[in-house]
Amino acid sequence: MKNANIANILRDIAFLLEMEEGEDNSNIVFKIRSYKRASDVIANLSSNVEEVYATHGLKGLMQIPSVGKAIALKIEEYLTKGKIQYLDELKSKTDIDIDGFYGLEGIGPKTIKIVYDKLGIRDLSGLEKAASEGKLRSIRGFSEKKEEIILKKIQLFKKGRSRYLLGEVYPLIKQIETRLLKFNGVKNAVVAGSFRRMKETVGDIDFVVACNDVEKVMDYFVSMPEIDEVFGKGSTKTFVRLNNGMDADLLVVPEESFGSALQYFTGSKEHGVAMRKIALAKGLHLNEWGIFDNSQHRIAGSTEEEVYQTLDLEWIPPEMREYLGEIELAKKGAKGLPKLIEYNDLKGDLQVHSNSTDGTMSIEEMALAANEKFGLQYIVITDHTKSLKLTNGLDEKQLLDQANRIAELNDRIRRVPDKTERQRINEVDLSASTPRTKSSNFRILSGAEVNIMRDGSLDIPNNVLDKLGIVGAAIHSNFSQPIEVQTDRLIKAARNPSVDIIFHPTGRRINKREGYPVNIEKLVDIANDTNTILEIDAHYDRLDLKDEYVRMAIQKDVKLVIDSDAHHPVHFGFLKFGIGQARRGWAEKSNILNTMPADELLRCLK
Ligand code: DGT
Ligand code: CA
Ligand code: CA
Ligand code: ZN
Repeated sequence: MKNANIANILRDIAFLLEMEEGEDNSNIVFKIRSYKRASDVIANLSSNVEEVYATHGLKGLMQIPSVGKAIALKIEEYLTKGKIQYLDELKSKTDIDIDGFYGLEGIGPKTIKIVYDKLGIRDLSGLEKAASEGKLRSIRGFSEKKEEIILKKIQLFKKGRSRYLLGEVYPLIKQIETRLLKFNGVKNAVVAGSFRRMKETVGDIDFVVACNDVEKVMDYFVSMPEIDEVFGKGSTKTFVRLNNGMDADLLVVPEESFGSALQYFTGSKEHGVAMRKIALAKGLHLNEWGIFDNSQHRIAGSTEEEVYQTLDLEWIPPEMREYLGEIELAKKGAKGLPKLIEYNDLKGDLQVHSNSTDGTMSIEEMALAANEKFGLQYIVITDHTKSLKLTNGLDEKQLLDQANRIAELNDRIRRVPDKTERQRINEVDLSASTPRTKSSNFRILSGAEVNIMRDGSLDIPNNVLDKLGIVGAAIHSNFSQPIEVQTDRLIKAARNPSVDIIFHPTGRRINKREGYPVNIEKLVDIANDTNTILEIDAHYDRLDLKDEYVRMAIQKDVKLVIDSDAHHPVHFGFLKFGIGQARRGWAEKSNILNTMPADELLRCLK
């Protein structure tokens, strides 16, 4: 699967263009944006770009959303020649180690260019050194404060770099899993470890495969194009480094051990240790090969269900296996496990952006994809509001105009989409892993992601907000105030009768920034008192609320929703990460309001 490579190449081009062409030339700005968008789409695409090209050629590439002719030609060049001349030319103009800077939030190509021009800094460690030695402040536009921020960002970035965001690696890893599953002689193949537990970040990848011809699978595995380096190859395990920098383990076991091997390598370690103690107390022995009695007879191991059952436990969903009380609940005669929300339970998405602000597609296109590709029944368009100038936030009049347009669209949406609209979302499979039937009476609801100001007030008055379908409020600025101040801002928003939902309540961006400090217990209590919904933002770098806060909210009976925060149709695919996070927080279907049809949901609002 070359998608990740292609996405990186397009991202490289955007980065280099932005660095080289510092001018505010709108032509270049447009071009940079197109490359960024195409890179984002391809990174999150579930279909294989290489296959699209093999079957449909250049035309096929141009059907990929946000890929126009110029970019399609670059992709073709890469697929046929293994490199892109344009990129090589851009790269030859600089000797900055751009790879080392990727993912460093808030320090963009322009800053990197400036510190290179002024101080000759070429890589991340050079930047860190200069910042810690106080050398950046001599550059015009830099200050001691800015230097401090840069240093903090580098440190957070370095800390996070050894772990990957789940959503960042998900498409590639799923692709490898499917490939293993299809390989001749393979009876079963599952990605175990933290990936299967849907942890927000993953250290390494653990593939567990059932096959009787161990050697054959291992040879196949190490021959995959994504494998950069083979560290070791034993009789049952292979250790490799993937070309995205991640390490992966492959364990191959006979069919009768698949369940116990999967159970072992899914972890968590603490959960596994507790399981083995239970086995010992029953006079049994549990390891990756099975459950054995005193005379070394295997009495279970082919399925996980069998393993749990033999220990008198209910089967425990992987997302719950963190040794946080799940084993007690799963014991025979105990209360039983919660019945977690399922991956196909969502009916709508309450945070969706359009190209009226910083989204990249029209309301119609977002709706069409949500309906036809992701099987949703409704979406709420929640564009940013006026005080967020960077996103071209909407003012009162624009919000109301948009709401009127949405009302008209709902009448029109039952018509057949026109040819261009259809082309842009068709051909390429954008679907979530479970294909679902589309809804015949899809609805778009009007809304807003209204900005919470420094003092907790909103930038749009209530009489306007009340004309919208659903209103979410969120903090986007003034992060560095003390916890009491931040909590009060959120509480004031929650007390506002026009605010239905608090979006991404803690503002974190995993591995990028910590978010603002919030007294989450207090927020949960106020949400409960005021019938305000808290959001689980499913974007894989937010996952906000996170698992432990989800659990806290549920214990207090606060209602939650899971939203994609989509700025492009492919982003609806992020919903699964939000559901994973909700399951890690032990959420049931009834805890998540957007598992309900739109009418019912609207009746639950304050
Ligand atoms: P990661 O890779 O850091 O995101 O986290 P995991 O949970 O995937 O951990 P990893 O890859 O080190 O090991 C995969 C699973 O294998 C782990 O969740 C449980 C099991 N495991 C690994 N080492 C041990 C161990 O020393 N004892 C026990 N009981 N299980 C282990
Ligand atoms: Ca792992
Ligand atoms: Ca591992
Ligand atoms: Zn936002």
